[in-house]
Amino acid sequence: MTKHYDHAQVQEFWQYVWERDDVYTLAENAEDPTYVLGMFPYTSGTLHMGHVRNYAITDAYARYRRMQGDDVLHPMGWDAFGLPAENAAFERKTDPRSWTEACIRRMREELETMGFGYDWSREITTCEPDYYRWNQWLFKRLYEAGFVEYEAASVNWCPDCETVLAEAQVEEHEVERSETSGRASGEAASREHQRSETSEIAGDEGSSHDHERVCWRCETPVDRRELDQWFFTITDYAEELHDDLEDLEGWPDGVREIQRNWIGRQEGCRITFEVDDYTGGSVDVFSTRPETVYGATYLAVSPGHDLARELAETDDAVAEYVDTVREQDPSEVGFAGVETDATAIHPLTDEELPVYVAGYVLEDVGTGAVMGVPAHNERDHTFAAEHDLPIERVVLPSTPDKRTSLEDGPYTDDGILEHSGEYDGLESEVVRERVVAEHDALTEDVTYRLRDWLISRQRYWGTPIPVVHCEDCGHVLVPDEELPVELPEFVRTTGNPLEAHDSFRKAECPDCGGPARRETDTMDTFVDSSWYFLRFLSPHLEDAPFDTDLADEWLPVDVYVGGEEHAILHLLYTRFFTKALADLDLLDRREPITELKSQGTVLYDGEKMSSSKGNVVAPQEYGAETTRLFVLSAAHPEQDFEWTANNVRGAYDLQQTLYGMATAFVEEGDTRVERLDHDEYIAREIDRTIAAVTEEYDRFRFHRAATEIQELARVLRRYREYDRPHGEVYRRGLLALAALIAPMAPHLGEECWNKLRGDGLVVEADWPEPADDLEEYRRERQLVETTLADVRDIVDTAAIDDPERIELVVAPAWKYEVLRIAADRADDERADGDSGSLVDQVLETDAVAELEVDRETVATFVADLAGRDDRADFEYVLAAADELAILERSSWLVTDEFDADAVVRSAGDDDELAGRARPGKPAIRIR
Ligand code: ANZ
Ligand code: ZN
Repeated sequence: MTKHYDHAQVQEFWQYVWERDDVYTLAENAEDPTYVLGMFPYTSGTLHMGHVRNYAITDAYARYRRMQGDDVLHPMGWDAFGLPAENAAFERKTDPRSWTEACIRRMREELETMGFGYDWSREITTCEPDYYRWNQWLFKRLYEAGFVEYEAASVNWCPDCETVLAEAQVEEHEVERSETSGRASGEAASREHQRSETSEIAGDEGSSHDHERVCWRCETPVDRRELDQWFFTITDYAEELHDDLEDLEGWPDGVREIQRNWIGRQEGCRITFEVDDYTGGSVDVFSTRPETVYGATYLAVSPGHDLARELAETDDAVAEYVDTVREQDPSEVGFAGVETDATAIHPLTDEELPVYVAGYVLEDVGTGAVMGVPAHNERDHTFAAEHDLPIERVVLPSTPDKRTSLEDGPYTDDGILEHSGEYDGLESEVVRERVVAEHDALTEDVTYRLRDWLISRQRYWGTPIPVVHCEDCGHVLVPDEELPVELPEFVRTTGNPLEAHDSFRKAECPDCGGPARRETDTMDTFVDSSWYFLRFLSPHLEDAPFDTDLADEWLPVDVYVGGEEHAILHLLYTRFFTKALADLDLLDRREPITELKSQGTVLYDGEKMSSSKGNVVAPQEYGAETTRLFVLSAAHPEQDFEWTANNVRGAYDLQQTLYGMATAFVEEGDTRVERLDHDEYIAREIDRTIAAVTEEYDRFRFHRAATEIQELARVLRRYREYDRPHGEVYRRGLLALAALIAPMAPHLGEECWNKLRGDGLVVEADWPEPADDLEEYRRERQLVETTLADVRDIVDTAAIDDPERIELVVAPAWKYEVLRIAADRADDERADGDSGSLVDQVLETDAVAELEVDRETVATFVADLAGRDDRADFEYVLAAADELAILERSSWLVTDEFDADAVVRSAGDDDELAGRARPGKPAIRIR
């Protein structure tokens, strides 16, 4: 029989047993299960190391909680819609459904090979009609509640993917520019704001870089298109999404910060400018710097502003400009603009200001209009320079050295006001508040950078939007009874295959029965993943997307683990959905996730391991167990780590060690019944390890749990080599190892558990409990370690080749008493108690008096104490009897290490060693 652990065979066997015994299915009557969830995978075809790390983390935690006695909900499903399937289908001459189904089969098999413990009875697949019908149903509920808008919008269009993209799906890339410099566009400038806190772009003012906006998926530069689009009005929740971040204490700060920046809350004010001959009467601008209002020299509105539209009707130049901007990519807009015939009235000075339509003013930021303050704002300064507008300084730098000419650029900091009427000579901060309070034309206001969520996609492989367009009735929602609107068969065509399906496109209006056109846009796949965690609660429910009672009981998700790249898209949408569903009375929670863990990246040669870089290690290459154990023991889940064969070896060796120990125990037996001192030491080590590992699992520090386990294995091995081990003590240690490693390496745990005749399956076993109160353990261990170190020191310095007998002598009882008194005094006064009075106090103590120690001895000891700087530790000194017991049970370590007899005893009355021994520091004599 071999002691080698044959992982393939072992894995298969236990996977079979787990399935046979149905160990991962959530109990029928579970009241409030611990919900552990990993972000479900996109069905790309194969499992990569990022997935494995993600799911190894949730699996370990889920298993740990299960052993702790929790009902655990740990489900798995498939994020199965999306463009790549369509592209793959195109390339491989198949259809997205067949392709996706094949991917799912393969990936599920891979997950099973890894031995992850999912409740597969809850598997969900978003491209199945029984899932996506609920997307449609929810779309309708959101629509009815006013959270859906259909409007013409100038949107991001990826020419390669042939679809629109949400704002969050457009990435900004830096491109070198040869001749132009500092030609920042309005859009780039506004995004600069969004990111300024992460300082990706901030600070490269005037460099020869420009920003290109590209598709997040294929990196093709995006265009602008004007299209009728569907939006979820996530901006309705901007304030709540922002404010609630504060309370998400279980979320990483980094993720919260990214969301905060993305939502982009800005405090400022609204300022009203009367505009002559405008049917709207006046234009509101949003400003964060109301104190600069006296420096406003023009008013500018975005090309989409009502005023611009109105002027365009009569003014050809305006009309032409508005049209050009509409077709331009935001990065091309720059600081062009047209002056209009309109005139605005400055609300405080009554001065007449020119009105411009300018592309750098963004339609959906603030009010879509600005007051131009060229002296103190970068963009306004550039615009004014280009259009020869006056630059009026109203803030003077408070220190003269900052005073530069306005030709050189705006002064954007705070300072002292000038040319500002009654506010002259006051500081910016003061005026900022006062001017708003003192003038009706200015009112406090908060705006958010967040935009509505554009959810329509001109692609096939997604949830059809349940709408028909009727010539007479406009857009009409498909009645609930007719859901799902099923995807017709795929046809190979350029553009959207749904457009090519006459039978799909032609519909009857549900309201009037007249001819209608079915909506051919499908939903962004992020809609699918915004609520899938709810579907897992009741995956087969047929009359609702989820069971609201269960949701009330089981939510929020206790622990959610996934990649950090989802900080804004998925994780923000999920929060939005939860809040909207709460307002639809479908949920009683307003946040979906309690603990969020962003897992770090697996690196290979310093680079992210990814198929596009060609540096992948296939998860199965080293066997499930080694891979799982390695990804968990390599680093804290939130840290990146480097994949190296050498480190993988460590994980492999640990398995062999544990397996070898269990096997040898069973096969060789040879244990002892009589219980000795050093068995107590081992028993205590086992308890300590259980306590430590438990704490590490609780804190998600699997790597430290692995180290503790390894350490116990080492001690147990030494114990066994030292002497025949005590049968029960040793077996308890080995069983503990099997149980403690089981969440991370379940096959190995099961195999060892089984060899040791543990009760039932380890996956269903109770988590081991430490037997003792471990409060004092740390002090205890420290005593053992420092004593061993002292012995080593003496052996070394005295160059004792072959010690025969090592004597450890515990200090006399009165010294412990002195320490206790000294500690009390240090506590009471914290003042410099002179040693004389300490001696008196000690001698007056009854306990000491009884011992009949002479005054001089005490005085010497006390004087010695006074010179030490670790007096604060005195109160932690163990009792004399405890110290004796600890040294007795650990003396085998001395014997083992130095191959000498170890003798532990208390100091006798006329013991020459008694003088040297101190509490916590036994005297040592070596012969
Ligand atoms: C007047 C002003 C004076 C402003 C000043 C700034 C400095 P930041 O500053 O980037 O955080 N703004 C408002 N709505 C806008 C829109 N739709 N498109 C483009 N710009 C817009 O953003 C706040 C400032 O952005 C606002 O404060 C406004 O310019 C501009 F010395 O108002 B400010
Ligand atoms: Zn109709």
